[in-house]
Amino acid sequence: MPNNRDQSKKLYDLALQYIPGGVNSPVRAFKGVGGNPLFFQAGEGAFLIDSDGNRYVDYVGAWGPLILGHCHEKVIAALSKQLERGLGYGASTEAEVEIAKRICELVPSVEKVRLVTSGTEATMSAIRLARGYTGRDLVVKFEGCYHGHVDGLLVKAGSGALTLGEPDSLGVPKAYTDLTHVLSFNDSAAVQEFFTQHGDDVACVIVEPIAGNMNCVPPEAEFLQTLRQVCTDNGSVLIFDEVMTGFRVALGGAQSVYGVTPDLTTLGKVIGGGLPVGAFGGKREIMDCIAPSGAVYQAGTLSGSPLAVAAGLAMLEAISEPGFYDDLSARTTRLLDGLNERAAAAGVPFTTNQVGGMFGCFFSNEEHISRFDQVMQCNMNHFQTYFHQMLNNGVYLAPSAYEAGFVSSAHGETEIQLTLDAAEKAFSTLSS
Ligand code: HOZ
Repeated sequence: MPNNRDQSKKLYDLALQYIPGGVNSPVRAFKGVGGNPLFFQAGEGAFLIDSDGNRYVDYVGAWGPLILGHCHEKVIAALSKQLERGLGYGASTEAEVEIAKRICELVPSVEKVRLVTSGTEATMSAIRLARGYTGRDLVVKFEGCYHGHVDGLLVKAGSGALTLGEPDSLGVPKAYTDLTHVLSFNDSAAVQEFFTQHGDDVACVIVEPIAGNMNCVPPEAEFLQTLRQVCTDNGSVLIFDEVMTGFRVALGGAQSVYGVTPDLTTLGKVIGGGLPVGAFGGKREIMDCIAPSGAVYQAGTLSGSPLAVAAGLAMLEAISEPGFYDDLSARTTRLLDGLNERAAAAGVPFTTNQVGGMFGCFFSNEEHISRFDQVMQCNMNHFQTYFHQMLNNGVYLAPSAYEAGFVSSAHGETEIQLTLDAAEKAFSTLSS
């Protein structure tokens, strides 16, 4: 049972002296749950091990990429092989062509793809491309969706921005955010109304097809189809931000689950096997506007990093095994069924969302959560208590009520049972 966290505390105190807020990304700071952040020294399958040696079943999975768990043997072997050949060349490689081809085969809407180094870079570049292609400036996004820390997209953003209560950021010129129009996720009528008035000005609509930065909120029937229709009718580019959902909810991403084809897709996380990577791709006609074939400039010293590509290729091979996603989905369902049963038994208002190996837990009386305002009405005190109870009983959840959870293929029966036992204790605290 984890209890001694002295080393994490010491490291946090030291980090506060040298790193702003003591962390290299805000959501890690435990501001949404209180207390001090944990510092980790290792990952092993479904487990994370903190600097004091405590073990936790990990449902963060490095915020999504670790779909095979920590240190999967195939990923480690591919990395070891590449380490002997060099860390980076700043030039083209055979492996980057191989991964580009594989991505295009697995996600048919992607006819050409460019590799970058982070999800933020992918969305930033996709927006620039959409503007260059259409010759228009206006971008439509959705409240609670987060597309990295791109200036013009830090408007009513989710993830760490929402956790800190700062969904808009200082330092972003008003001239940028004036070009971003925010609508409500899952509100098809508002989308249609906006396009009736301003459709001719819209360069692109960018959306997380399954919102994963305001907890986990799947699209309602027709929402994504509506986005597709208005973009087609108005000559706007539809961008699916699948940095989180790509290769996570299905081999073909959320677009294959819902049968809606975007013009551009942004990717990241899983395609780098846990190393820094991002990608954006889509229709050949649009992608050919990127330099050097076109006049929309985009570049990167580390783009197509041989290490990230090696890890990504190994990952894509492992997750392409027949039955991989059915199995992952079944494990996730088993976890959520168990959580729902235990919450109900303890009389705690609680509900869950799931798409494949991605899930959300909500302390709410509502049966189904599909809107941002419902997420915001959830019982935050319950979440905070639950988070710390789970931590004390060996389960590491995202330290924010606005993040999705992730199950990996390393989460077996033992890990799920350990989680359910911890949850039973946590729910009993909430009901007393
Ligand atoms: N929701 C974020 C990833 N999409 C969490 C990671 C971070 O901001 O550090």
